[in-house]
Amino acid sequence: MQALKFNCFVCLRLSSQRLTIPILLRLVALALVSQALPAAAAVKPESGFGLPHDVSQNGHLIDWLMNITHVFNIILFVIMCAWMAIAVVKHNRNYPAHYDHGSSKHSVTVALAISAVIFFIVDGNLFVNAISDLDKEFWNFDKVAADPKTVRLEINAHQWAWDARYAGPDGKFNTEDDIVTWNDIKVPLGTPIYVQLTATDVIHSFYLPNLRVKMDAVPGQINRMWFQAKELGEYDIGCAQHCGTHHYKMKAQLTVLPVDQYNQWQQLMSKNAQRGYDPDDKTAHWGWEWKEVY
Ligand SMILES: [Cu+2]
Repeated sequence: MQALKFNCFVCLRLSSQRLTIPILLRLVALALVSQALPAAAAVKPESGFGLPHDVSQNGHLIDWLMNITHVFNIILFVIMCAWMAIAVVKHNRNYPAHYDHGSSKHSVTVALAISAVIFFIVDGNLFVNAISDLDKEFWNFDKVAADPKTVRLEINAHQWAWDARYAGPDGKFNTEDDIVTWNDIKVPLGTPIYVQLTATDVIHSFYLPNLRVKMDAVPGQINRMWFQAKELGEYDIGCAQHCGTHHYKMKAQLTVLPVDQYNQWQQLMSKNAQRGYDPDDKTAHWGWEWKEVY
């Protein structure tokens, strides 16, 4: 019988005995490249490999889920490679072919059992832990709202910048002591920051890679998110939703300040805001009454 020959896009030639090891090597290389490409497209970390430096109180929860998923992927990849290697070595040209439709009761049972084990262990772990993290932390807005230290922030996304509004000393939005900044958000260290956000034109997405949070800013809708920084410094704010020609310009800065410095900055900015307040400038009053109920 003639050897089976098959040419694919990487010019692999699958003949019965030759090139079995190169095929495995190419599969390994392909897997490594497929892992490396998304990493290259991600926000550039400050140094070394991996995700951007985590400065969030809850960032480790996200990182753990991503890391454990990689571990599962690697384990499954190694099992598949070993399985293929055994098949390639064992089923050489001296091995008579046995044709099997795979529809026997035994085959179906084995396939279903393996699929179920992978599904419940890998996806089940992700599902249970993700729901738990969302419930206890990321979507636990009651805890954040009840904390007297919480800083509330309104964000208005538009092509192509981020406007941020702080309530000022009176604690109310859209009043004359509001602090309004442009592409520059300052927050105090170790303090929950409760964000409500919207957009005036198209859908944007407020993304803080170092804080491991991201939320869509949607016209006609007020979404919310919260985060808490555990390290001082300056960090990127990006738009994670392609929003038009100058989407790439929606890069802003988050500065985490010591609490006393933040308070000083807030007092100064609020005084300046009151000096420059113009009740007739309607475009400047884009804030909304803080949404308490969702
Ligand atoms: Cu955008």
